[in-house]
Amino acid sequence: MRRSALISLALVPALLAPIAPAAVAAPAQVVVADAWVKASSFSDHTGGMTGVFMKITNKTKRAITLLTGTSSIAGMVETHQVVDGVMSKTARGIKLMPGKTVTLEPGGLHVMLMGLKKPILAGTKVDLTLKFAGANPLVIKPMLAKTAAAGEETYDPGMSH
Ligand SMILES: [Cu+2]
Repeated sequence: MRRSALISLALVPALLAPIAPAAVAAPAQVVVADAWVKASSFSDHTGGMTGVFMKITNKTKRAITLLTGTSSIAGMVETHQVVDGVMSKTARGIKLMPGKTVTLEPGGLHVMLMGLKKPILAGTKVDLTLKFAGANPLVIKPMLAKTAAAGEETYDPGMSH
């Protein structure tokens, strides 16, 4: 019994070698969906700011915190919240509980791009890398900025305008 187990283990690398690619990607710790960046009068000039919205899912079994990020278009990236209509920096990032999805949306949690190095207009391509406590940095797919009206139609169909 023991002997056959040892033989099986010895065979594993040989069996996997032809199948597995040279570099196997680690399973995703965090998955981002529906990311978009808002173009508005706040973002249409150098030094301006705007929000990034998305769904973030923690695929691990431990808590992860979204702390900050980097973007070639922004001098600073922060995690923000809107409480009673007032926007502020979150005290401790944005917590992602194991297996759960957090939605960043207008009027709620968002990633803020600040100190814009160039204007973000509708159609401006925006790159963003998210930085976490408890997970590796995540480069999200470049986003094309769009106006809030388009965003609200897509993401908040219940609103009437
Ligand atoms: Cu903000």
